[in-house]
Amino acid sequence: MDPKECSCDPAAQDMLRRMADAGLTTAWDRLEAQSPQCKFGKQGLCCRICNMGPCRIIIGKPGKDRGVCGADADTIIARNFLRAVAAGASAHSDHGRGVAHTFLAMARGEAPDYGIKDRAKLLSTAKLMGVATDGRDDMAIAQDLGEQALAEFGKPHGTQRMAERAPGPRQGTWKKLNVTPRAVDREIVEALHRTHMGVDQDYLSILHHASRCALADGWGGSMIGTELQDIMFGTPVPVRGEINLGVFKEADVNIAVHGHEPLLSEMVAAAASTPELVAEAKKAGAAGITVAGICCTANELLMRHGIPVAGNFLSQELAIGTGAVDLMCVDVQCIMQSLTETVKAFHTKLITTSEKARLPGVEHVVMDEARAMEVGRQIVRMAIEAYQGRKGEVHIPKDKGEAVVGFSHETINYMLGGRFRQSYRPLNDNIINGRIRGVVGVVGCTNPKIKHDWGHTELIRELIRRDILVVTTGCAQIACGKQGLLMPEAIELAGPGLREVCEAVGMPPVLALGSCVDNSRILIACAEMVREGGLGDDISALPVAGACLEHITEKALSIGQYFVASGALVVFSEQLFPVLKESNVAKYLFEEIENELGGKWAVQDDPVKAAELIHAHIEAKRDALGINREVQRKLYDMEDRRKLEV
Ligand code: BF8
Ligand code: SF4
Repeated sequence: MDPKECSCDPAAQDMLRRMADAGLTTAWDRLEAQSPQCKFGKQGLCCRICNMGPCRIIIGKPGKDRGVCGADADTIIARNFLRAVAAGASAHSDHGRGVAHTFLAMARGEAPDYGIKDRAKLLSTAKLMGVATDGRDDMAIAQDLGEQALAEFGKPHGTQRMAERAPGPRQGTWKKLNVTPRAVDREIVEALHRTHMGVDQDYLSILHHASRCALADGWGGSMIGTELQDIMFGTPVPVRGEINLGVFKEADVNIAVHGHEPLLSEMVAAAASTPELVAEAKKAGAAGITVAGICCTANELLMRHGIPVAGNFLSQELAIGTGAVDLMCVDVQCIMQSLTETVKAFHTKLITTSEKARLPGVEHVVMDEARAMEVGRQIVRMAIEAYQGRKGEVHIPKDKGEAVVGFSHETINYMLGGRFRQSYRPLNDNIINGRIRGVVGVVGCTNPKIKHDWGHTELIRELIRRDILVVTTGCAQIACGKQGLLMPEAIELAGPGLREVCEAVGMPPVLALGSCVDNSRILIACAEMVREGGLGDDISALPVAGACLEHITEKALSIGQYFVASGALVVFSEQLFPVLKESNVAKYLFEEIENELGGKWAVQDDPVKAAELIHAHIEAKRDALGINREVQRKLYDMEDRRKLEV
């Protein structure tokens, strides 16, 4: 295993070498040990939903082409796909529900360490959710909003309120196909019911529910989570930060916060900066306290406070390997169980904090919203204690990238339009005049099957070179940060049109929007672009796309499906997409779904080819909008256009 083949991040390469020398294994080693992996599973052709199975389907082989119950390949692939979308939607939405619970407790005065940081957003979100605001006290509004938000998860009637933010024609398309998302819980429960043995066995019907369920995530659970977090913790505005393992400091007490929910990490970060605890750390012999994030909780903290990011998903074991992490606290999602083994070789204290996510043999410190700051302080003190037991060599790679992050939908509005005329007009105008060809969301995970960070960053380089503005979230955002792509200086890599716009506005060509639940910000940005005018009347008319070439989680599939169902092209890696290419399910997801919902999936392993494919799609949308006429003559000759026809 050559570290250079595993990752394009020099810090990760360095740590992989050191960990191998120390006899410590990582996800890359375990992938090798698991190889070759089951082809049936990779293509969605394995069913173990009932106890007559597991059944594995071989298409075209009589007798082997159906499961014991008679289910065919399309039913099984579609069921697996829907189950994955439902699990992904449940993860984002349960996060959103947790935020809503704390929000309501805050409004009732039962969570005194939380408050309202963005009053304007409280009022605008209340309005959206049908909560009266005139002449009312903030906390009274917040109570009603909290109740209303919680109701969105389980209400017996009606559809998601947030989905009403989509353009009118989009809502009409959903209504016509009967996929407008109802209560979040209902869509997820129904997904499990439909895919139980012997229920929904029409792949199209199953896939329609995949759209409904994913939309309940994007325009429901995730969006509620993002909006309420912004109200409580502040809507992100551009802030500078540092990203990669080099953010740890040998002389400091180092705390890694890993997972997804800012409810706890906000408190740990706040506690770590109190003079009282800094003094305790100094008394223990440290120079200070460093808090650094891993995975999406990192994005949340970086976006709101400039707190450094240690790495993305594949960096979690490597962070422990530095020997510099005194305490790692984890909450939910994307946490490797192997951490419990890795910490054994170091002094690192590992703790779990969510009732929903324990690790065997790991101390659990319960996150209680009623005394959140106290829990935060307790965790920092545990880190100081662990620091005193530090043993062995500390090796912190020097590498770290600088980044400017925090481009919420509101910030983009403000940056582009200015203080007195906040609007998307300049973005739309620059798309119409062709300086910016379109906008692409590059999002999602890092998977050891793909060279770490490479899929995202190669794709992004190729897109900005083609004058396509990129917005990013999740582990892809962290990958960009390590390589300097989130800095204004990255305009050097952009095409002339995009560079001109970025220079004028003072923004990087790759805008960091936050964590994976914050993909809902991209939906809002798309809706705003439509509302601003000149680019058609629906998201499906926009020259936009989404991409994730390193996906691992079910959450990523839910995100992909809600972008497709919202009208966008979404490109994933071919080798990672769990659908047999020769199936009717693939034909629907890659082609036919476009006739129903205006978006579609595509697969491509090669980042440059993926960029070509996306660019061709964007130019086709521009042609359809009639905004390509003059610019074609200026920027594209026939040779260029032929190359784009993929
Ligand atoms: O929610 S990008 S590996 S960390 S799933 Fe996980 Fe994927 Fe990273 Fe954040 Ni999102
Ligand atoms: Fe096999 Fe059908 Fe049971 Fe799936 S549901 S395991 S295909 S018998």
